[in-house]
Amino acid sequence: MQDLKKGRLIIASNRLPVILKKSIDSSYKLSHASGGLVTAMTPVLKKYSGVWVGWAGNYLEEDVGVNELLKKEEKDLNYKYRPVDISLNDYELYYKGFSNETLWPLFHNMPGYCTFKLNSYKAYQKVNKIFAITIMKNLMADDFIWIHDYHLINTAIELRKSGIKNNMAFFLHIPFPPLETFNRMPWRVEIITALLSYDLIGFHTELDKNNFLEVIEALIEDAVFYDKELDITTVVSKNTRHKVGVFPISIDYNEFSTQAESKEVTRITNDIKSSYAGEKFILGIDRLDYSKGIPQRLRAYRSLLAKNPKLRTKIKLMQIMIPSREDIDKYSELKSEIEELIGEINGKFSQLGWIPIQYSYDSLSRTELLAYYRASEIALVTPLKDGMNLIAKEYCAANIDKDGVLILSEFAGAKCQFKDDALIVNPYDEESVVNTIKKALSMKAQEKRKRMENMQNNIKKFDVFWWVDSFLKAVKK
Ligand code: GDG
Repeated sequence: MQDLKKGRLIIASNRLPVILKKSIDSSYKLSHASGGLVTAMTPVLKKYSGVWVGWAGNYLEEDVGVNELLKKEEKDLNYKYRPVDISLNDYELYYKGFSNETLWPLFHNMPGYCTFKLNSYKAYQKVNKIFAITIMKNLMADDFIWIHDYHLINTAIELRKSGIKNNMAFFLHIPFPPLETFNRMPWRVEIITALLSYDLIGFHTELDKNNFLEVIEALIEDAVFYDKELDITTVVSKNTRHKVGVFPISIDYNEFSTQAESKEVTRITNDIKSSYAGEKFILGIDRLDYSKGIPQRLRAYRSLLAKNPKLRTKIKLMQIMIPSREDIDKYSELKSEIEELIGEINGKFSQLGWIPIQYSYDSLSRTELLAYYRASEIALVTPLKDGMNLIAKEYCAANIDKDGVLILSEFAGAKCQFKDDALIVNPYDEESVVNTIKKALSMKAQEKRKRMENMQNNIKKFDVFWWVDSFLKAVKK
């Protein structure tokens, strides 16, 4: 792995990987957060010493001894957790409001879901300033600051305003939208200017990077571009230089594949397989989110069963949904829509001893997650838009028997790496999803093996450590 030479790694993300939660007895306990960013960054910080700055949960109104709890958690780690102090009201407006009702849908090119509220934007600026202050309190001269994701775009501009000269980079975990979509945001110039406070700005795909460059060209008058067609482009504006690059995020392949082979995972995999003996098992795992295309997937599955009566009793869709952002109206409405659809499909097609969809709405342990990956013959990863999608990569890494088929949306960043070996679908095209599931169901073992091996080799080579290395190499260039 690349060295940082001098200095430490300072990471900031909206949440810390550990969050304080109130238990039934009213005491606070730390629980481990899940999600794409945490999955990717945890192995990285294990290798470097440094500080992780982020929100640690809603405890501010009470004295819960957060620092002591975090210190205990840090004991065996070579990095420290530093929580930000944000009032609940500000957090709601910044997180629920501007981050998730403005930036998330806008950047996923779903402007119909966006709200544009000035008070949310102001809270976003305020909270980003609090992040900047917390970073400054923990900063040393040679530290490298790496800010993550759409919640914290404005953190660097706040640091720069305070005279901080350290090297700063930003990685966007979600897509970057086309100009026409970005332009709808009233604060488009402020946000793009804030992004140009970083020395390096990283995206998952070429498309995201090109969208970003197009927005700069349209909104920043004096911007000049060098090496526009290369992986790393330089943008010069107001006498400052910024590198812009493509860095497709990944997973710790070895960890996932080794854990997938463990006795415990093998036992649960066999339990799942024997309880569905005779049925081909199709898996959908997603956070509850409208970008993940869950209703569209369910409608395609409904159509598959309607048009192919012989498949009934022979297949099962296991739809696992991980709770997320339920206090935002669009998410609770989506949950109801999904559960109604599942109810309708199960009501219509169930037979004695068989239901078409098994559904769960809960978080899983890593062991259970791996067992579901291993037990399923097909993974349906069909987001309407996704920065990368780590579920697709984890599914392949866990498929040690090499007998699974990945059906992947053409709108997931992961498509760039898997376009030849996954079965690529347009999730809006119901007919094509139906035909692709049929193709996957009848695929020969040899072809499955070949495709899966190719994808596994790709993830093995371009794993999360490769991702960090290529990012840090670009920082030094
Ligand atoms: C964002 C971007 C991009 C989820 N629930 C559980 C659990 N997880 C883990 C999965 C996987 C991760 O969360 C989900 O990652 P995704 O990439 O699929 O999606 P987002 O959370 O939307 O992540 C995305 C990512 O950032 C990284 O840049 O790929 O495009 O939207 O790692 O395993 N893990 C366990 N239990 C759960 O209940 N153990």
